[in-house]
Amino acid sequence: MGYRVAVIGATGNVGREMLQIMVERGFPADEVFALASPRSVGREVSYGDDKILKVQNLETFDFTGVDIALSSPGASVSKVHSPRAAQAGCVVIDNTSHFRMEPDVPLVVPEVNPEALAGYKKRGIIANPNCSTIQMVVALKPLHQAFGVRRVVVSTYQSVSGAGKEGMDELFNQTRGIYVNDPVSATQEKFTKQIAFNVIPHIDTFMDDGATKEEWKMAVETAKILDPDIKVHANCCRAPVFIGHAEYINIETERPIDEKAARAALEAAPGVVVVDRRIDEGYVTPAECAGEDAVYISRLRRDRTVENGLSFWCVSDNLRKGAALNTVQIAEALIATHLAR
Ligand code: 11C
Repeated sequence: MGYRVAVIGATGNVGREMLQIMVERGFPADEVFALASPRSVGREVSYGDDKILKVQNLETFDFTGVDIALSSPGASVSKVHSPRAAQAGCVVIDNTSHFRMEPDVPLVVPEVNPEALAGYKKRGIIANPNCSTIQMVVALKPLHQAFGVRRVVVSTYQSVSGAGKEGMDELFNQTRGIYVNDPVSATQEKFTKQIAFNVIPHIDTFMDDGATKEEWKMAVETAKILDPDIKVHANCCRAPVFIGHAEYINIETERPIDEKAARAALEAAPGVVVVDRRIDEGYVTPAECAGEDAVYISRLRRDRTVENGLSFWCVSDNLRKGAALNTVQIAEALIATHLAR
């Protein structure tokens, strides 16, 4: 017997990817409910090539008898409806920022800290990390095991799909508007500055110490998932790319590190693909990782400005491994370890 699964936020960028990935991976669902806000009720979303799901109202949906919810609405919606679903006995895998740092909610990347899954019993909620954190910790885990990562400096180049469909529309419309000299379609609403032909060093709100919340998330989430002793300094930028976050990651380790040993550790790690040749096409860019599942590592280099240092380039599809795929993988791991039938 399969599982009854609800997808919350089913009409959004991530919700649609969740449905697609469930089909691709043969997720053991007997019944799938597509849920969204009242304004989307009645819309239709595809589930595989031959199934259409009618969107139901999240606000009035009764979660009794639903086994698992994959949830990606806004954080304020999750705050209300994830505990409501959990109280009805449904395990919620929540892709918003709302529950991530709560001590009794596990924050999980299956390749990195699967042991944390067991903590779902406390609240019935498992949090999915921020997209820019997920791809980084997948890459850091094998390096931490082999060399002991002490400090990380990361600079991100994050795609507009991280800001939802409106972010993608704004990049498209601005690019077109600037090309055809149409100031109306070139308007700027979602981002704080023009995103077409530009780079914006500002994602999410500013905090008291001058970091943005996105930068803070990368630091505190890495500590929670991987090791509280790892210090992370993040610089997050929005780039005019539709899908795929890129990160230049610089690490300092306790033990001596070199490119060869780092490459071997990364090549053996689950979820990682190393493409690193010093030729024109010997690295992966965001445009090439869109639609793919792996975290791609390129440009491995010793950083000789410190005793034990390494830098590398890391790209991944932020809607897949950074969001929907990781959520589905959590559900698969949960079924295998705790909800098997
Ligand atoms: C971005 N990383 O690229 C953000 C999107 O905490 O789940 C994900 C926000 C979050 O804008």
